[in-house]
Amino acid sequence: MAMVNKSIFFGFMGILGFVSMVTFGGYVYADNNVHKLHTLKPSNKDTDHDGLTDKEERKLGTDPRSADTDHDGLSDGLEVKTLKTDPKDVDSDNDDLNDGDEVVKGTDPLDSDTDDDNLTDGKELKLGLNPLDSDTDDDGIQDGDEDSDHDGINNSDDNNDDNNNDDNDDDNQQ
Ligand SMILES: [Ca+2]
Ligand SMILES: [Ca+2]
Ligand SMILES: [Ca+2]
Ligand SMILES: [Ca+2]
Repeated sequence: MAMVNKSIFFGFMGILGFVSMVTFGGYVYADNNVHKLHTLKPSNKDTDHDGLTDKEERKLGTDPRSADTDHDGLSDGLEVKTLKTDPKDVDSDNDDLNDGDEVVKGTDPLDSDTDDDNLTDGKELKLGLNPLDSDTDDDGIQDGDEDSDHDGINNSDDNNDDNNNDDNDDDNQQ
């Protein structure tokens, strides 16, 4: 009877030891995970390295896994923090010239008519005019008041801005 009790006793201690080891192991494992999470600081994580944290990007609606959400050649961080352009709109001022091209050409990505001559930056480039010079040919007439395609309609009012002469006989009738 005593032997049976001893066996039961040691058997019980063995089970208790095993359970303790699993519990202890589980505790250490959980603690390591907590430490890892603190080290990674998820709120400061910038997965796509564009200068905006994943949290900021979620708030702005930009893609935290794409450094240039609108594919205009400018990173989300540069658009939001420096240029103040829209990181979700390739052409923030709607002048038919995308934000990245404006930065390269030196025009203002937030002003559709950088040189204030009544012609948008995009239209000036289409007509072969300088969007940074209100009077490209220095003849005293502003680019917007010129009639580049000689159709009798000045550039700022001419919606057919293909720079072609639609009035072949110059009688002001197309
Ligand atoms: Ca980012
Ligand atoms: Ca962009
Ligand atoms: Ca633009
Ligand atoms: Ca202009």
